[in-house]
Amino acid sequence: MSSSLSDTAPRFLADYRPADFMIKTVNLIITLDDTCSQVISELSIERQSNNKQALQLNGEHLTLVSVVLDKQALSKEQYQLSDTLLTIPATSLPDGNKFTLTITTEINPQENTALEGLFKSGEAFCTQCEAEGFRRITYYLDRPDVMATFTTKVIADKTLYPTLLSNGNKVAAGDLANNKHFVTWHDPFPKPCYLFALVAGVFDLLADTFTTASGREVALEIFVDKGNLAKAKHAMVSLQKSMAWDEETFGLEYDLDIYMIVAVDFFNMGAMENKGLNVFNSKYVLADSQCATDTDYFNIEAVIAHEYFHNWTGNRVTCRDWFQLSLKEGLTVFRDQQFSAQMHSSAVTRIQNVRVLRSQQFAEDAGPMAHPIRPEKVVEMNNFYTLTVYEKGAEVIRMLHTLIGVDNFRKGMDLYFARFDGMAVTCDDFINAMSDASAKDLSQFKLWYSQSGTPVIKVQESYDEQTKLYSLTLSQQSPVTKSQQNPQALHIPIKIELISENHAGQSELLELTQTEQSWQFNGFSSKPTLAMLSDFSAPVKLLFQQDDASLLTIIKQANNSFCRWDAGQKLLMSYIQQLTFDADYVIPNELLIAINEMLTGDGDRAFIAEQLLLPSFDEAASLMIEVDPIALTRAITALSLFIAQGSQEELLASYQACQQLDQSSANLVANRALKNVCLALLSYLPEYQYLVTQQYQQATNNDDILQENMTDSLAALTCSAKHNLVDLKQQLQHFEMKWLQTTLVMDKWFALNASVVSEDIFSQLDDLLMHAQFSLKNPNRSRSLIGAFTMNNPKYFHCPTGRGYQFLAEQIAKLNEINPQVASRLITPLIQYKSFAPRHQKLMRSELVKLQSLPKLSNDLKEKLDAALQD
Ligand code: B3K
Ligand code: ZN
Repeated sequence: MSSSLSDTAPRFLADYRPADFMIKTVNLIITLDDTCSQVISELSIERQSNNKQALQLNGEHLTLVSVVLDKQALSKEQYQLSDTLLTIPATSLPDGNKFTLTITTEINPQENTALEGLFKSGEAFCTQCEAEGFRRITYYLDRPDVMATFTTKVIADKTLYPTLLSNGNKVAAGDLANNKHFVTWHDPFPKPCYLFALVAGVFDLLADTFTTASGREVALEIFVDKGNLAKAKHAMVSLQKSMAWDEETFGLEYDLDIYMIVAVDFFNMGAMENKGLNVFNSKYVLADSQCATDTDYFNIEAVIAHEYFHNWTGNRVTCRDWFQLSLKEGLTVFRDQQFSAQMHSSAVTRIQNVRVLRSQQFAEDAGPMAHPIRPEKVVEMNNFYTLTVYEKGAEVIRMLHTLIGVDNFRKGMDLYFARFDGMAVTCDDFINAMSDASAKDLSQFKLWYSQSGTPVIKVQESYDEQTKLYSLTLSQQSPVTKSQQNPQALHIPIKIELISENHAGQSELLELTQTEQSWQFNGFSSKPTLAMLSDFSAPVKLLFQQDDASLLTIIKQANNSFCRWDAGQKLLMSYIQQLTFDADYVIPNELLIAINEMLTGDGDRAFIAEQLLLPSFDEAASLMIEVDPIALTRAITALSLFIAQGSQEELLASYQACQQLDQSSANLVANRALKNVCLALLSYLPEYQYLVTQQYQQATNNDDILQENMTDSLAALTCSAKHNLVDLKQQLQHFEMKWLQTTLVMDKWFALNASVVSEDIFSQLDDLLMHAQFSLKNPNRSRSLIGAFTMNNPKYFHCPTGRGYQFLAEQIAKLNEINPQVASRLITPLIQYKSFAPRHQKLMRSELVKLQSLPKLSNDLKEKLDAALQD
């Protein structure tokens, strides 16, 4: 299941077999060198059965130096070597069941642009082993159900690499000849090799402590590039909050004496939960208000929490095999979402979770790579760190939480840890613990783990004036696909609210378990208004035509904040849809009345900001079929313009009110959110575009540096880029000069440039690719230029000539050889071509066909291209 070298043949969950050998202890001696690092690995191995199997160890991109078995060197005739395996046949192994194998290999970290295994991030060495990167460090049984205790001695030049880190506790350190030094680390907790980590470099250290509920003091250490210490404070506070939250909410304490986080600039994803030594993309560590946005602050706290929570859900109890990835990821995302909801507004946090799910996960679930949260077939494991496994996985855990209740959920977690601490287990093991603890039959619920696609719920209601009986009939259908011919009815918690004159929002939890099911409610003097899916209680699509009047009733009267927001989005979405088909459609004025009421009311500003934010291009697209992307962008623009024109006075008043508020107010973030949504709408009207210039100046070029603020600065620039305003060029130049030395802010600059809605965008993109600070070898840079163009610039990405698709395909072709994981992530919008209108499908498909014939096509891309182009 690993990049580029492995067989392209898929692997199946059904083929899982326990390992024939276990590794009990691992002693590593790693001598670091840019082009030739040496790894000596001493493994104590135990055979698990009496069958005399060969020992097959995974290994890729390694130079084998020697193999020593129980102190006896093996000759080349005594083992076999391929690009991916070191095989020691049974005849070369000792008769006894226990033996020691010492393997020496050499690797080239400098050349490792895939950033898997041991690689260089700038001047520092670091590792990434999940899912199958450890096999790029040494030959090993690289599977999560092989758990061993690791001792790691790191040796390196003392001047270039004063800090040497690995998992666990530091047990020895000292100087060596030739200006070298060493540090030895020991991790007492048995772990799979995907949790191994090593870091070496020059860092500044932010140190603090946390005292656990039982009174143990844990050292907390955050390592950042020199000069960035002040920017690590928010990460430290976030870590301390996370540790306290897990104790309070789940009774889970940290276990080692030290918890380290290292921030690096070259990283394929957000962060990695290696035992006791998290490695983070610097994007999720470094922040100050001058250079990070409110969203950055929020995300840093969430990712720090996520990785910390993995210490129990992932590390102490890990996955038996990679098909079970959602066991740790779905559960840990659910935990970090609950944490964020408690730290901030729970309504806004939930809305933001749902936006991600609807805009991206629904598209994935409807596309060629659709898979159940527990996939059954995998070619390249890195392709399965998906929105489905993570976000839909978290929704599945949330449904469980809804069905059994908070107290039973806690009992289930306690039972799960009591049963499985220190083990590698399955999703079924987790659900069984939940079922046993709550006495709830979850056998049908388990189908969520094996069925893919977003279920569609059809809603039918009727009201009998005579009997005053209100009836609700729900039916469910999961998509039929090639690999899912006969989907079964799922167990779906549906929370509803019935709003009527004589009932103030009656809430009910319905358990939909049949294909079709009905419920009756009595005592309503008139037909109640149905608000479906309170808190978005299930990851489903609704087939339910509600008229504008009902939606407006929900917006005004529902108790559930999610329902109020969602009704507003449905209203906006229905206008977007109408405008897509008919550009002359006249939007009813009731919309403006509702918006003006929100703006002049005294509701929570962050919530109003969410209500005013229109469904994004992706959110809208995921609810439509054969989308005409040009018509859709036009429709969103037309609706924005309508709101801006009709509510300009209220928008301006809110904009000004949010600005005038006392800067020390605790609601700064909410104020900025509302202010910037108002600005985004007002900037559609030329007469208000001066506000953009003004805000940019105040936030980026202020005599009082403390008044400078990246949230406001970026919000202004985003408006400038969207409308290609006259000041844009000069603003972008000013921003570039100001932030040239600040990597993370330059990522924002590249993203802004790629989002400019202008006819010369393609020549600008070419210039950006040539920019002195652009490199496809840095994943953050690739994502900020290529990813931002495809996601934030739908008008030109989908331009009718196909040039946007061609641009993406050209960059993917280059990235294929540099970094297959990043290439494979960025290809997403192209493989989802079937959701677009036929002429766009054709253009997108032709780029995919070209990519399929690339020489040296990585497994990562091949798996996706094959899926996208089949039939
Ligand atoms: N577990 C890692 C993700 C690893 C991705 C490997 N391609 C981060 C996380 O989910 O916390
Ligand atoms: Zn995770």
